[in-house]
Amino acid sequence: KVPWFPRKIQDLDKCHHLINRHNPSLDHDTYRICSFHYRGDPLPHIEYTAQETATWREVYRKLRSLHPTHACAQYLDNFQQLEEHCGYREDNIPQLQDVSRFLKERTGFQLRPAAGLLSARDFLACLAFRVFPCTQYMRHFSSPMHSPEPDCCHELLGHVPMLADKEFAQFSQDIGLASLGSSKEEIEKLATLYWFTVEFGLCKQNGSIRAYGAGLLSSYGELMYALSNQPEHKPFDPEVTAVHPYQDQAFQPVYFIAENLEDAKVKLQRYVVKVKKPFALRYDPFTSSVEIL
Ligand code: H2B
Ligand code: FE
Repeated sequence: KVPWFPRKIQDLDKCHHLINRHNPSLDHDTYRICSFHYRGDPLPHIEYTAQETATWREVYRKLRSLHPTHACAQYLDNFQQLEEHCGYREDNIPQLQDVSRFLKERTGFQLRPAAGLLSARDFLACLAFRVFPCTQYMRHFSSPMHSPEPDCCHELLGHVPMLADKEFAQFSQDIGLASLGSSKEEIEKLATLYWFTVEFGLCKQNGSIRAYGAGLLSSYGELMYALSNQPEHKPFDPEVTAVHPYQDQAFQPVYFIAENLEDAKVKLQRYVVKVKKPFALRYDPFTSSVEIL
């Protein structure tokens, strides 16, 4: 039996299941922000407090000092655009409305607010429609350089600049499309691929290695570590990467290096056509829906 999956972008209103890892550091007022959002609702404008903005400033400064030497070129270029067009500054937390409008123009991606960590199936289903679920709350001020769950620093400083890149956007959507109607086992593999690429991926660039994964680009400590000679580096190969054990409580013991983003996209496409499903799918960008073939 094929698990239910969204056929059109409106169906994503049903893809909001949260993983409730009990998280004491988020027991303060962060959940004042939007727990439920329907497509078509405007993205909520958030008035961040002075304390939240101070946390943002600290994270922003620290990460920006490392990006020029550690982030891939696509990230750096897009970040500059975000500074010009979307209010990316150390004294301002950008609003999702502005960022979503920008992404829509670049790659067709749009943001939708999420109240926390979504289930892998629901999260990946959103990517199939070029929708990126995004938290809007700020991590606790007591540990500015760490957040146990995604927060707006992770989304805005990690994910958003890469979502403005065409190859990366296609790569993300392809993982999403492969997930629709897939078995639990297959979802687990796709989530692992997502983990080692979109979150913790490295790529080659002009003879050196740079980060394109959001978990790295939004973490000062792990970004330094990932590009040092301490962890193991392996070439990105979807067959190997999809079944590699991963860590969500500590730094990764291994990172996978793509030749470049286009090569990662092509390799992933070759992998996903082999994912066994009793039907074939085609995404129709005119109606934002999937056709069953
Ligand atoms: N939910 C949210 N809100 N943000 C994420 O980055 C995220 C998620 N990542 N759910 C997913 C899980 C990822 O770790 C994979 C697909 O399981
Ligand atoms: Fe993330």
